[in-house]
Amino acid sequence: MENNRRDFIKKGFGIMAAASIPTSFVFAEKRPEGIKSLSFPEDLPAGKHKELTVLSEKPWNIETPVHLLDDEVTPADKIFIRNNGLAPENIDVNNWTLTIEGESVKTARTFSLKDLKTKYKVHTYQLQLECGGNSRSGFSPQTSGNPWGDGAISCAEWTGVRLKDLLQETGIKDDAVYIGYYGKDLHLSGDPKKSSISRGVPMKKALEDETLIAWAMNGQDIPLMNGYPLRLVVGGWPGSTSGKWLDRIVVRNKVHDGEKMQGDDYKVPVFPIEPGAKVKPEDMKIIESMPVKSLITYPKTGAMISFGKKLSLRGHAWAGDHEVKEMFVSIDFGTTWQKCELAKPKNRLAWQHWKTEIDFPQKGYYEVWAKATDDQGRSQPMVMPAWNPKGYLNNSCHRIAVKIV
Ligand SMILES: Nc1nc2c(c(=O)[nH]1)N[C@H]1C(S)=C(S)[C@@H](COP(=O)(O)O)O[C@H]1N2
Ligand SMILES: [Mo]
Repeated sequence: MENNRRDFIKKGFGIMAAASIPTSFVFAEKRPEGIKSLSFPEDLPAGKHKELTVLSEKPWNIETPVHLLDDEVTPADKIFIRNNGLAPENIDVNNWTLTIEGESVKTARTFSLKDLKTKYKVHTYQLQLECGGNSRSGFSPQTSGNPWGDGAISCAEWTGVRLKDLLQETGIKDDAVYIGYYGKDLHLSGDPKKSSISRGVPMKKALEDETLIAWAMNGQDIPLMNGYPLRLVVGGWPGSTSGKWLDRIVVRNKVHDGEKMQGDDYKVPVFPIEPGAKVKPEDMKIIESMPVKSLITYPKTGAMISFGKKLSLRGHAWAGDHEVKEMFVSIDFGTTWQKCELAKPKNRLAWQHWKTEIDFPQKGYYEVWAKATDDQGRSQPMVMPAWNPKGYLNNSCHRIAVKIV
């Protein structure tokens, strides 16, 4: 049976969405070529909500349907998973350490997890973490990479120490420009010397108050697939900068050159290009802050409302390093926009909650579109934003279908 399963994983897994394969797949051999398995709830990683959408299982790439992102603080079971490799096994949390090294530290230093928890000032922040490729499936032409819908975003409450406190304790040379992380996940090839991802951020972002080395999420241990027992959390920047299963931070005298810092990974063209065009490497820049974006988390798309009743809508909005200033909804494809109530963020880099009520002029089918504007006056595009070769930063408006009956 195991053989069948492996066989099917090989054959059945297209480059696009791959559903979860049950472990004992009776009649697996009878499944027609090219037919994907349906996802079976108990196959999700431990503790994850059964209605999350599996894009791939090796590595796990799992997104959250938008209506399940309705909580103000995303609960552990609803946080998306974006793995480039395989989560470490047999984690020895009592001997877990974090080393800070690299050419721009004065002397390398290793901290035990216990020391981190007890010897430094502990901070808690709500931080939004969005995959750089969230909403990639909305680009046309399609690009390579996981075809995320809109659910590779979370805003949980992270607890840990400030990276800046640890860097200060270690001692940083004047020539430091960047930090990079290394995690203990395994490369898909199984080669222990290879890392599946090792990204970083400039010193300025690394030294922000909210950049945390975190061991707790929502007051509990971090879920295994989200980086247990220790991770970097860099709110507002591509999720890929928030290293999971954190083992080492390197302080660099140049832009970090780890895995996925090169080529066109996590980069966008410096000037607009026509969709599908090729871009020279020197015309690409590393993504920093994520753009303004919002979601309608209630109601779920497909809601049926009786005519004459107001519809209550709510959701969240965020804008990378910036604050969201205004939030609007439209039921007439942007001809008119209605302003929503928008709350302040709990802290810098937390998403903001919005709500409103709308009336519908008559029975029928509607689409409700949501649009946020940041404190720089930038809004979400209704259609696709600037196309880029890897399909990053799609912040076009989220919309839901509603029937008034
Ligand atoms: N060690 C390690 N850290 C990692 C990754 C990874 O594969 N390995 N994936 C990154 C990417 S691309 C994203 S979007 C976020 C996702 O965090 P989450 O899985 O906790 O939602 O983790 C980042 N940190
Ligand atoms: Mo990501």
